[in-house]
Amino acid sequence: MTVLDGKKTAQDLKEEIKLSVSKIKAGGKRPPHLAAVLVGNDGASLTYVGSKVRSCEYVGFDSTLIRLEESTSEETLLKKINELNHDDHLDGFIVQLPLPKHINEEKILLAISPTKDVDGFHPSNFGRMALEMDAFIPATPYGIIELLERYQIKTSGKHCVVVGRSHIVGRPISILMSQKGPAGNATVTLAHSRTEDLASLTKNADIVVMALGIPEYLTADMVKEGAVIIDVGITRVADEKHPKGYVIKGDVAYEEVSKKVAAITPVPGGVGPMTIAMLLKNTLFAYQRKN
Ligand code: BQF
Repeated sequence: MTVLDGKKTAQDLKEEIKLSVSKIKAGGKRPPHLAAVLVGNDGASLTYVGSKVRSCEYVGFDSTLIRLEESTSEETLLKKINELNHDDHLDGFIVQLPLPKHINEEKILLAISPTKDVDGFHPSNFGRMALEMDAFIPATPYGIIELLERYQIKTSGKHCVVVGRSHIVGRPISILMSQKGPAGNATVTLAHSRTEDLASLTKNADIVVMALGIPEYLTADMVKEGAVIIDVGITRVADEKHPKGYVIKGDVAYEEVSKKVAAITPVPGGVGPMTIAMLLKNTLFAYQRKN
């Protein structure tokens, strides 16, 4: 059984990016610059944004964290985005999701210039991705593709079942894995909360991508022997025995499933760190496209 080590692979990617940045700086040019907008004080979001900023510093990018109050109006946020769109010293920026309920997420994502949309959430980038045109690929599905590639997991002709149809993970990974190209040419089934008899689908899958958000949902009886399991779930589950008061659980019952399969991503340390690394990669692409 192979553990698909996202933490290590992300570290390798960061070293590669760091090297590219050092060459840029040696040539007397400014490094890539990523900005992140965080609205409010959600604990998980603060953690995510914090690790994005730290990773920027590690590879030598400039980074800017813009923190806005929870009560920030949609209008104020749109003004900030417009400012960032026109900032020539900025290569890309993200608006950390989820946003407070009084802000229309769709309206915000539409306002981000597609050329700076390093999260790849703008419809223009999503459409371009779906049409196999040059585009920013959302960091999580992109990270899964990169992980499958670096571990030389064969996807061509394989049956891949994706569980979850979110705009950020399930839908785009189902598109990417069905396309020609890296970790592609798979036969993809996209399952979701209304799917009847999910187990009969996952039991026949060569590759299962779990992006549901229900802790330990995929059990050993639901998978084929020798399958490849990608776990995108990260749910905080209350646990008094832990100093933080919670533990992070994936969508896969790792203990039992890992005994039966050929390869599996752990949680934490699987897909999560890859997400951060691919955001950096997209920012480097944005910089290279501009310069
Ligand atoms: C790990 C995210 C849901 C909603 C909004 C490393 C991350 C997570 C886990 C991380 C995520 C999830 C991010 C691990 C960014 C991934 O070691 O397992 C890193 O920082 N992520 C986000 O920015 O917004 C989210 C999940």
